[in-house]
Amino acid sequence: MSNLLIDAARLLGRIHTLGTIGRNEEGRLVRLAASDTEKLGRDQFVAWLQDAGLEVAVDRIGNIFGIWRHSGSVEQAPLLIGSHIDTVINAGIYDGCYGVLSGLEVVETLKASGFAPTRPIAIAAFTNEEGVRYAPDMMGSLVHSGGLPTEDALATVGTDGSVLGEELTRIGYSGAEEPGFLKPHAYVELHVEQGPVLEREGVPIGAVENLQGISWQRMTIDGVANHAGTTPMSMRRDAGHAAARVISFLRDRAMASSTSTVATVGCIAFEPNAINVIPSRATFTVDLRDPDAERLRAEEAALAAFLQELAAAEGVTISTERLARFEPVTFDARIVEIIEQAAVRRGLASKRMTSGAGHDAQMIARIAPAAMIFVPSVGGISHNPLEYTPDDDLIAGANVLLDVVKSLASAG
Ligand code: HGY
Ligand code: MN
Ligand code: MN
Repeated sequence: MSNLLIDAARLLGRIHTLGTIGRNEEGRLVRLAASDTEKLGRDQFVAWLQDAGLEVAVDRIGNIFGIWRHSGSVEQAPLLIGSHIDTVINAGIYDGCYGVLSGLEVVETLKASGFAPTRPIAIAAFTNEEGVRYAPDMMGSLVHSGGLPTEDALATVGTDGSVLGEELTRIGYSGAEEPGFLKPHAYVELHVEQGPVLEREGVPIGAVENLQGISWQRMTIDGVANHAGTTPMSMRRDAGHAAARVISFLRDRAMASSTSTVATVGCIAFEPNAINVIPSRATFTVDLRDPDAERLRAEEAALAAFLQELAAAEGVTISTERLARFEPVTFDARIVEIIEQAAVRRGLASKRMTSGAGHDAQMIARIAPAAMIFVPSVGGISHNPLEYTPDDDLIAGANVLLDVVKSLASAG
């Protein structure tokens, strides 16, 4: 049983402090990537890194790193602990922030304990993990792992018409380091599960062994605006109705799926958006996921075929734009075992899991052995202010992270 413990009060205090930063006038937490409110969160995180005596580095895509180079740690590739501090709209306080702040807590605890790592240990807060303002999601870690050219990422136009690179410069987080400057030896990410499994099974630790594939598209359906009262139903080219058919198609397919396909239309807008005008245009997003690569491709193909039939049947035109596409990812088996062993030593049950959510770990897995630790989410709720994980679970997860980091930073 490992007897070193994180400073629970310090970790919980920081989670709640960061959770107050970036609330709008209705009290909703909104720290969208590269926004003024996210800058406030970034500034607070950097201040904590500096207080901890860590070297702070920011790269050109705004990824923030706190690096502990212990005098005895030869110039080897660092162990990287990461996640994100940007949020969705009306977010909870744990998604991403818990993993970043637990990483800082683990480093501070190890430093204070006199532990001498054989390699540097770094904490990362990756830019734009959520992808709400700029697509794709997990963008900062994708650039860091070479999956997206920095210039392309910086040129991304947001849902508000802003340009990511200009916004990063404006908020003072267009850093000097070249993305990918820090080549991790291994990567571990601690995150709230954001699903119902651990709570339902009464298991405090998830050892995440894989992560499902993600397909994001933006769709535009063009019909013909017409009078809502005078136009016979048979003459309508109703973009709103066609969009509704797509939404029902996605749900029906996901509900009938023999695997765990999930589908969501999270954003939708009609034009001219008037009560008595048949919509001439519907613009909406499709988030389609499946842990099986072939199934995901099959669902995408079925959707494409349905769109063709729908366009012909409704007399509308349908265009699609790819926003993100990530294959399912399998994490490093050795690190997953280390997570399980750490849980056992702490007297904690654990369960091997698939992540339904996307995470920075899936990107860093492209360049280094990576795995994740989950803790339960009450009611499986996330991306919602009701997102909650009990303090005991948060502390248990951070202590498991402490042991995993110690193990990976001690080995050759
Ligand atoms: O979309 C996701 O799964 C993550 O929250 N960005
Ligand atoms: Mn997250
Ligand atoms: Mn999220």
